[in-house]
Amino acid sequence: MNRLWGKIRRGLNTKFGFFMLITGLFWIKSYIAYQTKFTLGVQGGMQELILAISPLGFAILLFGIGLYIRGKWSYWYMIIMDAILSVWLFANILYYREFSDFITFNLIKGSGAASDNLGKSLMGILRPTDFLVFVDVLFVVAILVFGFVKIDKSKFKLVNSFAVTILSIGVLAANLALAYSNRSGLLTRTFDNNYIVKYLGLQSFTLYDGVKTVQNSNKKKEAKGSQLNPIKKFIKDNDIPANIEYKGVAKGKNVIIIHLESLQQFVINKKWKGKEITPNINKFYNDKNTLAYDNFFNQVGQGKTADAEMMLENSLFGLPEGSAMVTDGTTNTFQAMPAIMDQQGYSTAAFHGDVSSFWNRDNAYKSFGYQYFFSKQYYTLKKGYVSGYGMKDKLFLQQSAEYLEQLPQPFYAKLITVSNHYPYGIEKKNVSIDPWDTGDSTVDPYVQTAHYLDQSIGELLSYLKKTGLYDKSMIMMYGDHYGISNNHKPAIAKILGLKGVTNYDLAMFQKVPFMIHAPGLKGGVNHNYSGEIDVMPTLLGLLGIDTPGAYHFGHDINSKQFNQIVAFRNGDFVSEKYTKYGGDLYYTATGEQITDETAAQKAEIKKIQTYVNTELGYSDKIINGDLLRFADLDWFKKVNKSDYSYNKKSALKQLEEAEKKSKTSLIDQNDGKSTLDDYKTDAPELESNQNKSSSSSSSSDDQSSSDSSSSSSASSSADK
Ligand code: GP9
Ligand code: MN
Repeated sequence: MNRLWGKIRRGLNTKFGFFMLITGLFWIKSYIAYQTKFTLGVQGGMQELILAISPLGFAILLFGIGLYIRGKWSYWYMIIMDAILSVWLFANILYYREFSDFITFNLIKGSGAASDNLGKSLMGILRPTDFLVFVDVLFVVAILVFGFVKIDKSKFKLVNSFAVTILSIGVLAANLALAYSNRSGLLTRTFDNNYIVKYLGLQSFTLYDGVKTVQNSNKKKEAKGSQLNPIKKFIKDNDIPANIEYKGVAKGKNVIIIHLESLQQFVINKKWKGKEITPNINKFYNDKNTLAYDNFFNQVGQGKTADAEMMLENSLFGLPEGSAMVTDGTTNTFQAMPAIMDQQGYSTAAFHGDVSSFWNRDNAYKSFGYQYFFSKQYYTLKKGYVSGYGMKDKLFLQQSAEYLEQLPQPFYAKLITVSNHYPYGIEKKNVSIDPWDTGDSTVDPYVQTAHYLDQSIGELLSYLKKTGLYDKSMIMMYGDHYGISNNHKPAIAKILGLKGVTNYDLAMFQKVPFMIHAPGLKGGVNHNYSGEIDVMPTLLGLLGIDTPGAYHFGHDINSKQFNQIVAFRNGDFVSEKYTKYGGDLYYTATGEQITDETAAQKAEIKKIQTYVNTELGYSDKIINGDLLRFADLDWFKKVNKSDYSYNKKSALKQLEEAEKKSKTSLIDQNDGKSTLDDYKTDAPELESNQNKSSSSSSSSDDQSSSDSSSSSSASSSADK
């Protein structure tokens, strides 16, 4: 025993030994902090392994630099590095506790989004155990100061230092490879900062964030206001008049947006084994006061939901890579729908049963001007309430009513569902329709989660009717993007009853539902070829809100002169006459392929392509260059991000005050009584959980920020 102890001490008296000690302690400490101070949503053995490895690469790299340094300076360097990394970890722990997110350079630069009085509330959120992150630093200082370990002044061979550096790069590369095998597109698709920390550790995240921030701010530095001129001209040249039949028919009404996760148009009015897949949505779709669009396409890129939101709230496209809400949502200036509605006297709120950091909503929504963002931490979570990316729809919508009834009217409210999300996991107790029988296990349960989503919408609509909100609101529903990706052609063919699937079929498979209901609205089905970029101008038309000079790339679909050109994010398109998809050309009406274009066709197609490329390119210019900061519109007041706080306590207080002041909430109209009893749900979780109560945000067992690929093979990650 004594001999072993002696050996260890002798080892620690060498520079390499000290390096091993400081690296090892930092590694262990970081791992413990990841496990106990953050809710990263680690699932399964592989993710556990990756998390365990993640602090190591950078620790070896950064402390290993000390081995190149001579004498006592080497020790100084390692200790200072340890202290810096620990302070950074400490700061992130505190920030995370308040915001469930990590510190980014954009926040440090003072974009305002971080100014939720963190400084003032710091004392309130500190926990004694937070200081444990400094224990190892104090320990290594102490053993040096008290002479337990002697400083080794001998030179450490350069080749050995180099070997350590190479080792660190090897560990980092292995970490990255493992991360990518479990979650493809980790760094390009930019889902959630939590993901990057979970897979690559805090240091890698900071480095990644730093590189992105520099790249991004360089692009913005070069941008000039004059770049808006050609864009202004393009938008003006393509401007179309509103349809007076529809203009302003929903003026002053509440706006309720229901985001139907991954719902595709082809399930509408369709049966499976004699049962309607979406009976409630069908009823809404076929209502005489519902205006539906059956040639409406999703236009998202990698940012999926986030791209859909970007288009809907801004009439700007997502970026060709990643999610614009993540890369630019914190810092850019927007003239978004919530801010416009706010300036029209509306209250504005987004509701989502996932963690607020996903797709950077916690920051982007402030830039869009949302007064409230009711995310997962606002909801009561009990065991079994969460599945996949957030709360199960029935429970989410039911609990959302609690906030909806408090909002001063008129309000603009967006409810984002999530249960119908890849990989379409649903427990038996929530299933009430058979799975499809294509034999593709990814595709088959889709019909079941879609059916569940529909039931949850049915429950919400009943509540809205019962409380009278239905008649005071313009209710819009839309599917954000495909649920069944193009990787499942045989299954798609079987579901659609086709022999095989062409690129034309795949293009048409990108249709998603879009429908608007308002009392007095002349219903029917509009067949215009249109897409998500057109939603905002269409809604503004119905609300009778003019936005002259606004930088919108979409158009009011109800206009008689609507241009019917739908751009996909990769430059493919659907137009009234031609469809281009995956490099093939078709007649849109018939699906017949065009192989030999005539000169006249070539010219027509070129014109459409030029339009598509121009709108995508200009939209990217606006986002990449943050050009809207130069756009002064006399009817729009710039959003001040620091006006908003999504801190639960302060937001609820603010809501209470707003309600008191306006006296227009549903509760007020119900003589001060809550309407929650009017909300009926058959969610089975409510019965089985009645006695087992726990509270909301801190429940880590239900961490929804989990990624789907963890429960499926890596090859299917393209679905996500
Ligand atoms: C996550 C949810 C899913 O919060 O909106 O996003 P998606 O994977 O569909 O882009
Ligand atoms: Mn989605």
